[in-house]
Amino acid sequence: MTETTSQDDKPLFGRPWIFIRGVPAMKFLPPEGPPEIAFAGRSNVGKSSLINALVGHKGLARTSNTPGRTQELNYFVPDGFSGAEDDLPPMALVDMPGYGYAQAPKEQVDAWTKLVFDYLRGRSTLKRVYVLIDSRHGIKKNDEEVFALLDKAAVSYQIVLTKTDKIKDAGVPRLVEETLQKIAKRPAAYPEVLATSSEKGRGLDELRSAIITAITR
Ligand SMILES: Nc1nc2c(ncn2[C@@H]2O[C@H](COP(=O)(O)OP(=O)(O)OP(=O)(O)O)[C@@H](O)[C@H]2O)c(=O)[nH]1
Ligand SMILES: [Mg+2]
Repeated sequence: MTETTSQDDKPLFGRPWIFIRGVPAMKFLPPEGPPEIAFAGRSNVGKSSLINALVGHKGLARTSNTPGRTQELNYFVPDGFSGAEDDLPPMALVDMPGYGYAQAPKEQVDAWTKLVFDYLRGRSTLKRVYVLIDSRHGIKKNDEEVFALLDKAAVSYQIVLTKTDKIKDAGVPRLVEETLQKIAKRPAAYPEVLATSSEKGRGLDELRSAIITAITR
C-alpha cells in the first residue's frame, strides 16, 4: 500500500498492527476492554481488504476471491501500546465473517451468522460498526436485517461503499446519495456514507478519521 495517512491519524494507523485473536464463538471473546470497531458485510464485500488498506499491511487480514474466507471474529490491535504513558487511545479492529454466503454448508452459515448477530447486538465496548456495501450490488435484504438489528440494539453504524474502482466515477456520488436516502429513517445509522476502494486507496483517510472520532467520543 502506498497511500499515506493524514497527519492526525498517523500515530494510530501508521503503526504496525498485529493479529491477536480469532474468536469462533461468543464464549471465546476477550474480556470487554478497549473500544472495538467492527467491519460487517456480505461475504466477499471486501471487509478484510479494507482493514489491510486502512493499516497499510496487505497480508494482515486474510483475503480471498472465494467467499467465506473469514470464519471467526478476528481481532487486530496496534502493536506497542504501552499503557498509561501512551496518549493514543487503545482500540481493536474486528474483522467479521461475511453473511449471505449460500454455498457453505448450512450449519456453518448458521453458526457464522449467529456469531455475527450475537456479537453485534451484545458487545458493550463496540463503538461503531462499519457495514460494507459492494458498490456494484447496493443494499440487499440481509444488509437490511443487519441495519434493523443494529437499530434495535442502538449500536452506531456507518455505511461504507466498497470497490468503487469497479463502477464509473460519475456513478459514485449518485450511489452515495441513493444509499443515504435508504438509511435516512434508520435511527442508529450515521448520516454520512463513505465511498472507498481498497484497491485504489480511495476514501481511506476519511474512514480513518471517522474511526478516530468514533473511539474518542
Ligand atoms: N477491485 C477491487 N477488488 C476488491 C476491493 N476490495 C476487495 N476486493 C476483492 O474482493 C475479494 C474479497 O475481498 P475480501 O477482503 O476477502 O472480502 P471479505 O468481505 O473479507 O470476504 P469474506 O471474509 O469471505 O466475508 C478479493 O478478491 C479482493 O481482492 C476493492 O476495493 N477493489
Ligand atoms: Mg474476510
